[in-house]
Amino acid sequence: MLLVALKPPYSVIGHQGYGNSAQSRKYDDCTLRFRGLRYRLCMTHAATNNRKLLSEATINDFLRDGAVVIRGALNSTEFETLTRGIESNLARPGELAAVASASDDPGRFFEDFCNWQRIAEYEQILKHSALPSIAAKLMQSQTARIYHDHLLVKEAGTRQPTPWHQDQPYYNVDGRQNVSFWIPVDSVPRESTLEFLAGSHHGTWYMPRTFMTQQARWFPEGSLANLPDMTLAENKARVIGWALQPGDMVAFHMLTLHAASGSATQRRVFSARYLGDDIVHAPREWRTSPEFSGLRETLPAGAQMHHDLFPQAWP
Ligand SMILES: O=C(O)CCC(=O)C(=O)O
Repeated sequence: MLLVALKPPYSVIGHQGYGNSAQSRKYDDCTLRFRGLRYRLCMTHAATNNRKLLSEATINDFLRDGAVVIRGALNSTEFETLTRGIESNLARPGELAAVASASDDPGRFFEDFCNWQRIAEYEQILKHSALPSIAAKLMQSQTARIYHDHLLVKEAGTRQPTPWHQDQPYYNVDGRQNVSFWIPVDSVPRESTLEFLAGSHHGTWYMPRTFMTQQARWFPEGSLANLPDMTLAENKARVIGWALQPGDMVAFHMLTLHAASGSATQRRVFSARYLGDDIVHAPREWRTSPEFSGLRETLPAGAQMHHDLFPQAWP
């Protein structure tokens, strides 16, 4: 009876109540009392896409700093879907899965890439949450294409930091209209969140190096700038980052310098990456991260990313 009475944008997702969850307050959920039961409601995807998650100020901050926080970007249903997807990914790693921490690390830094075609929960989030429309707005692009997904899990006690780097020099794309969303499903305190050097996305490409052995592979040694010295006070003063609660995410440009420390607590993160109108294929000398097997044979250098691997998700 209740279900029939409900009209979009709300749907029932349970009747267990909120518990003490501080995080539920941020979702676009509400409760409804009916015949003594408390029903928990959440917004449908269509409504989610239309929510005003992104103010003009946030878009301007993204353009200026290359990184912003977006609170409550996923509603509770989407959050639960994503968590299920991550657990399924961890139970069944894909072909590109790798451990990015040393064998004597008390924790483990586990990564996996490009699993959305086989994990339905990832596909749901990448295509049908608010992410594609947020991506298009931040990129100032008419369209948003899925680039790839990236799972980044630091188990509790992981010492391995993520060194300062930009992402785009490791990728196979040129162009300015791009965005990555870093979406934790665990609370992340300020000290272990992803940090950014504000304004570092405005043009300079820094030399990408292998994380463990610091070798230049993708571009010849000396052809790109060296990383800025992040121990200098003037650079430290430009570092931005946010403690995150479930449902929150950070959005950053693929040229924004970023880094993270190890993590005392479990930190499961899903990263969703999108491409805009001006992005073109740029095969590199070395396997890109991730490598799209067979792509260089089918998509010429300089071509737009109109390919089945990168479906348009917005509009
Ligand atoms: O999660 C991390 O520690 C690193 C994330 C990162 O480098 C990225 O998403 O590009």
